[in-house]
Amino acid sequence: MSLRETTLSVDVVETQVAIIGAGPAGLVLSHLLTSLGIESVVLEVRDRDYVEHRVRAGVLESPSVELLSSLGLADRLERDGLAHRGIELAFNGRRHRLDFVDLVGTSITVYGQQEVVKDLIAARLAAGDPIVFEALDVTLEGLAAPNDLDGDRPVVRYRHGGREHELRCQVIAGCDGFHGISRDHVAGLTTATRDYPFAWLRILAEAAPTIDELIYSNHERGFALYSMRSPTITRMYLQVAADEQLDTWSDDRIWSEFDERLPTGDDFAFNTGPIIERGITTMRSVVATPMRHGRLLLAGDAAHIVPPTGAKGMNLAIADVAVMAQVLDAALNKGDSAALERYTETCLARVWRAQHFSWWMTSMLHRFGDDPFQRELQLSELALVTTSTAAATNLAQNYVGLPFGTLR
Ligand code: FAS
Ligand code: PHB
Repeated sequence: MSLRETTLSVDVVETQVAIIGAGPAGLVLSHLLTSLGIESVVLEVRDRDYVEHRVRAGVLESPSVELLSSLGLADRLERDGLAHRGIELAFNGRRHRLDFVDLVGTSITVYGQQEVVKDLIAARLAAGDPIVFEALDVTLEGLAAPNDLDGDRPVVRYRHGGREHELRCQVIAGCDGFHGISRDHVAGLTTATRDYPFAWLRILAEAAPTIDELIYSNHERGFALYSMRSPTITRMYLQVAADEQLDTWSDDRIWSEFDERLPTGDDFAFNTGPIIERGITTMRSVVATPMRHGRLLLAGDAAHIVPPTGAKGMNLAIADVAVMAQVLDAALNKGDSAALERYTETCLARVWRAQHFSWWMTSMLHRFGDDPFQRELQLSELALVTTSTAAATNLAQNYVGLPFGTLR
């Protein structure tokens, strides 16, 4: 990052890639670009403490772990992450285990998204590479025509430390999540969506997990998920109404509902403890297309969101930037700017696969009103997935994560 000039009111800085957002997408991209010798600046609207303590995802696919490890960013992940061989599906009060290692030869890792974010921020700052926290009122300019690859250089403006700043770059990476500003700059954008008639009530509790695998429970009272973050912290989710009010749920009501929905009749008991975080998570599927406008490329939740039932959100963000890094290597290091044109199609293949899997898991495991036909279909699907090796292998393959897209 080289300071070009300072006028009375504006600091002008030059870089190759301006990355908007310090979530998993923006931070993983920043490290991939550094490994390719490409300069970048990360602009994040929130402060460091906020992004490092925002509780979100909990499951890392194996391709995500391999990528972080290949960048030398997985030391704490490999030490503190919980390697899980498989998951359990529960229905009709019984537990059924799917062993991913037996089925597809690899596993998943449970490691909080905020821990991944902490590791990536620490490594970036330790390397002396810039992250501007509290970068306010970010605006994007000079994006030219949608397919203008060689147009003027984009400019990002923002306020920081009471001063105006101008970041001149060759490419902007829109990694600012679903509520960010980048997506609004994509001309001719279309969105394909699916809304679900329910939400998730989520809790984080100081209670030691009693088993070392996740339980996804289909129950006539609604879905429940038993997950964790560490040997002392449990993460759990309950299906609730889409407009559910959190304050109608006392701790006792929460714990007794988990007792109803989780297979406690089948040799499983869970610990309770102080609830340290709670909230309501909306359930939506959204895919915005295209994921590029000239020299602006979108990645992660800025372009698509999935219901968390398939544990795909963070992993898709990492998969997108794995493709974006290939595109930018071709465009900025090898003079092949046409590579930018292949970004959307390369990402979308994996995005729709993950969308389908997340919709399918959600459809199989949640209660959709009082429709006995739907319920019997679900139970038949669950019986198939837990008895047929072919069906179990399909679930396992999608859950552990398909290889990242490669630029053709
Ligand atoms: P993020 O939203 O993480 O990051 C975007 C960043 O951009 C944020 O730091 C934001 O502050 C910043 N930003 C926004 N606007 C800006 C602006 N104008 N200027 C500068 N910066 C700006 N996924 C899973 O894979 N597994 C799970 O178990 C799972 N559980 C989830 C549970 C919950 C409660 C939620 C909400 C999501 C969950 N997800 C899960 C999905 C989640 O992990 C997202 O997919 C993931 O955070 C996406 O990462 P990013 O695309 O980097 O976006
Ligand atoms: C979580 O641990 O937060 C989690 C795990 C699996 C999911 C969703 C969330 O499918």
